[in-house]
Amino acid sequence: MALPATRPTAAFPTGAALSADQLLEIYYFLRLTRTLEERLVALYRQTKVIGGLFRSLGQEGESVASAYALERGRHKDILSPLIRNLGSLLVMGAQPVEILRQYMAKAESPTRGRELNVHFNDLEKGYLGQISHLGDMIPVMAGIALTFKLRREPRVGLVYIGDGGMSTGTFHEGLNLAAVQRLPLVVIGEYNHWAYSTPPDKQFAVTDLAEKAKGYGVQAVTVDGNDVFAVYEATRFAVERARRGKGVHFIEVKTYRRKGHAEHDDQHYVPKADLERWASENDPIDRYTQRLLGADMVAEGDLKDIDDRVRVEVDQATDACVDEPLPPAESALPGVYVDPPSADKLWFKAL
Ligand SMILES: Cc1ncc(C[n+]2csc(CCOP(=O)(O)OP(=O)(O)O)c2C)c(N)n1
Ligand SMILES: [Mg+2]
Repeated sequence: MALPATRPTAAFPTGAALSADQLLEIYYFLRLTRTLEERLVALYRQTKVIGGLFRSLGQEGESVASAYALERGRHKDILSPLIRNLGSLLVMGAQPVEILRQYMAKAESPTRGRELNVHFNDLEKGYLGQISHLGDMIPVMAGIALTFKLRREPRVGLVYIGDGGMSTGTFHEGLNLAAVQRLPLVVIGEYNHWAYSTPPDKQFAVTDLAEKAKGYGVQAVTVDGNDVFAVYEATRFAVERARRGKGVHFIEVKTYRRKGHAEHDDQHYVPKADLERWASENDPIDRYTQRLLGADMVAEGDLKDIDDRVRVEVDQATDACVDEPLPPAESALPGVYVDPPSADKLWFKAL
């Protein structure tokens, strides 16, 4: 995506800057996240997805912008995504075909069909799949950040946690440990207004989730989670600060979960007016696009080209894997038992 160097950059008060190429790359990841999820919905309706399908509709901005503030590549920063952070995985280098294979539990998926959706790792690319138990990735990522600190490596860990997940004991224990040890850890707290069907006033008594982090002596800010620029800038600042040995930083992103917990959930408990308002006035991709075009940072044609490219890439990734087989049943055993029984001794073969 080479562009004339004369195009303006987005400069921030903290000194961070994004070139026109980077602005377009962020747009690419936003579009890729949304388009890939839309493709997954189609596959889900064709019963090709195994297990649940979790959307990040309306939250793509915070996932992409926060991950984009990290250093990416071998032996660089590491993040741990939740089910609604597909965008962050794509930024770190996960391929659409890997995501599709994971959701369809294909034999060729990164976990060979043993795990689903975003539950997979690639530490070379810099991501560690989540443990399903909410809150547990905070101490796990604190451990990773402790490793960086002990080895004196200038690397940072970034971990996402939902407004519901912040009610777990492990969140508090992990954050306290990270604070006391002044670990290079950035925590993104997602205030998306729902945890399954539980709204904020039934979940916590603080106004801002940042208040919880401040209670542990952690630097904490609240930002508009649907403003890509604000999230990028806040994360960039936090990441650089953590890299300089200044300790943990918590960033609360205010956003909205515009779909149900998963695709099966009809959201009957969500006020329709709220959904409409967040969609029409506060869509992160629309806002980002308007800002880019309004400030003449990119040309409309460049965005259109990216839209086309994303469609082609998602089509090609789907074609590449949709008819692939599921793993053979025997393949579930190696890697689980030290001495797996031979195929002819398996109980289901004897039935
Ligand atoms: C310790 C624990 N309790 C309950 C669950 C079941 N569970 C999975 S997702 C979820 C809701 C999570 O809400 P939130 O943390 O706000 O994240 P969001 O879904 O809004 O992204 C629950 C209760 C779990 N995985 N782990
Ligand atoms: Mg939530």
